[in-house]
This record gives sequence, structure tokens and C-alpha cells, in this order.
Amino acid sequence: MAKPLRGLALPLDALLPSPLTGSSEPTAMSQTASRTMPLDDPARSAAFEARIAAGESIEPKDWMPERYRRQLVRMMSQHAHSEIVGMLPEANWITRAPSLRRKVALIAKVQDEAGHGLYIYCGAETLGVDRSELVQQLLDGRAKYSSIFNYPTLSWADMGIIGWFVDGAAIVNQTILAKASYGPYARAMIRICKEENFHKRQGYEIVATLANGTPAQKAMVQESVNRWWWPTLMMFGPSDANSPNTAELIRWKVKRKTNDELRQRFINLTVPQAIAVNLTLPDPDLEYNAETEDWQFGAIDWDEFNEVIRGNGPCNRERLEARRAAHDDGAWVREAASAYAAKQRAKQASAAA
Ligand code: BYC
Repeated sequence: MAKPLRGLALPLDALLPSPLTGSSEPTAMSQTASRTMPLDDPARSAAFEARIAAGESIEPKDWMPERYRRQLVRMMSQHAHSEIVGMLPEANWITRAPSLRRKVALIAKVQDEAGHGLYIYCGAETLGVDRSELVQQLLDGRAKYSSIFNYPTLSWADMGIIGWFVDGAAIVNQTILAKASYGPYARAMIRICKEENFHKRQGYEIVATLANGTPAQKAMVQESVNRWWWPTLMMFGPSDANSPNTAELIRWKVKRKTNDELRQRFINLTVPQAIAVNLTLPDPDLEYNAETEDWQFGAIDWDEFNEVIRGNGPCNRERLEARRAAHDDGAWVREAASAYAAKQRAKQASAAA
């Protein structure tokens, strides 16, 4: 049996017609699923592929292959979780921001990330999944979120580097996702990218200030660059040769560029920015290729990446514990909101009676 698709409550077998599972007999799970889910019929699939080929946007009420829907739920839920978990490393520094101006900007940025998570969870819900289920998968440790948020924030310079590198990488990735074939995801990306641009600028401003500061400040920001550079490159995912989802997502125009293409674009944009503030990127193999106009770079440590996404990064445990505590602390808010909604429904029902 295929392994469960990460982030989903059911194994993949339960979601696909039995021929795709390699068995001629429907499994118990696929029989259950077929009662509740329409199977992809060839005529509809062909019409869907034609819409994709014509560059049309797919909207929630449109017919879509079950596999397309599942891929989007996987990707969007991981993305939403990343936004929410991504609040934690920076939130740790709000109380230690060096000035009121920096504190205000950092609070606003962290709050923006919560908003990004909400837009994307809402987008995922248009695919027929329940947000509370997705959140439960995160809290249970069954869902993935971006590897980058499993690294610690050890100095104030890390606030600058996260804005410059991490939000910068997110912009490169999300500007392209703003052209994704699924309408709600693409539209969420447009607003998110606008906000990410502010985030990147506030980060780069912190970095430039420190890089032009005292020798101690310059050393602090260089040390932060050294720690974050390689994990940031890993944000773009495994190399294309080892990316099981890319080919299908490119075919369906969810992804418009591959992991390696986006990683290269990020490097090409970031190297000149590092040179401008006199900081050194920790890669002795970094070299400009005038023919391809790319900055060639050294080998990424994929063992480290795989360990982090398996849950063994420096802060995986701490991040999930923080999310679980926040979820428990927020129980009263969810209860109050449900009670209020029930009251409103009762009022409307008695007014209509
Ligand atoms: N970390 O076949 P592949 C932000 C997984 S937050 C963890 O290439 P795909 C911010 C991948 O999921 C914005 N896992 O996958 C917030 C797959 O696993 P499953 C974060 C990773 O989907 C706060 C497996 O590896 N951005 O900006 O084609 C403060 C094979 O990979 C990672 C997004 O979420 C990773 N880095 O491509 C500051 C972008 N990479 O599901 C800033 C949206 C890969 O098969 N997502 N995996 O078990 C995407 O663009 C794509 O999903 C990815 C991966 C490029 C990440």
C-alpha cells in the first residue's frame, strides 16, 4: 500500500480509483471513498486539461481531478502552516527589539504572517477541507511546514537576515505562485507578496544598518549571514532531480518554475545585495558565470535538509510545543466564537419564525 500522503488524514489509496493503486480490486478504503467522492471521468479530465492548457484559472466550484485537488490541499496547507509557525522565530525577539521603531515594525510583520496563514487556510477550505483538521495535522506532527523555521534566532541580526533572506526567498517563490492555475491560491499570493516586500525591506534595512555599524555589529550580522544562507537555499525544496511533485505541478501550472530555477533566481538577486553592504556569503564556490549570467554555487547539504523535514532539526520540537501551547491557550476564544455564532443563528431563526 502506498504511504499516506503527508498532511492528509487518508492514505492516497483511499483517494484514487483502484487501478492507480496497482490493484484490480478496490480496497476497503477506496470503496468508502468512492461512495463519497466522484471519480475522475475521462471526458471531464480532458476538458480540465484543455482549460489548463488555455491558461484558464480554476475556481472552487469548477470540476477538477481529485489528484489536482489533493496536490493543492497538500501544498496550500503546508504553506499556511509555514506562515503560522514562521511567526515564532521572530516573535521571540519582539521584547528585545533595540528601539521602539524596530519593535513596532517587528510586531506588524509578525502580525502580517498570521494574516498570510489565514488567507491561505481560507484558500485551502475552498477545496473542501476543514481548517481545524489541517491545524490538527500540524499539531499532531503529521503535516510539514517550511524547514527554515526549525532554526533558532540567536541574535538581533537574525531579524534582519530573516527579512532579507527568508522573506526574500518567499517573494521569489510566491511571485510565481501568484500565477498558479488555482484562482484562490493565486489571488492570496498577490496580497501576500505586497506585504512580503515591506518585510524584506525592513530586514535589509536592519542588515545595512548593522553592516555599517560598529565592528561588533558588523561581526554579529556576518555571523547571522553565515548561519542562515544555506538553510535559506533549502527553502526552495529538493533539487529538481529529487522533487517528486514538481513535474505534475508544472504540468497543471500550479508551479510555473521548478525548485532549482527559483533557487537560482534568488541567488542571482541576493549576491549583489550582499556585495552592496559588504557582507560575505559563506560559499567559496560562488562564482559569476558571464555566459549563463548566473551565480554558480556550491553543494547544498541535502542530508541536513532531510533531517530537518523528518522532524530532527534544531527547533522542530520546540516549534510544535509552542504551537500546541498557543492552540490550548486559545481554546476559550474558539469556544466564545462558537457560542456567539450559535446565539446569532438562534436569533435569526426566531426572527424568521
Ligand atoms: N521544507 O516534491 P517537492 C514565509 C517537502 S512562509 C519542508 O519538491 P513541492 C514566512 C515537500 O512538501 C512561506 N518541506 O515538493 C513566514 C514534499 O513533501 P510531501 C513558505 C519541504 O510541493 C514567516 C517533499 O519535500 N513558503 O514566507 O513540489 C516569516 C518533496 O518536495 C521543503 C511556502 O510554503 C521545505 N523547504 O515543492 C517569514 C511556499 N521543500 O508533501 C517568512 C509554497 C520541499 O510530498 N510551497 N519539502 O510529503 C511551495 O512552493 C512548494 O511546496 C515547495 C516544495 C517549493 C516548498
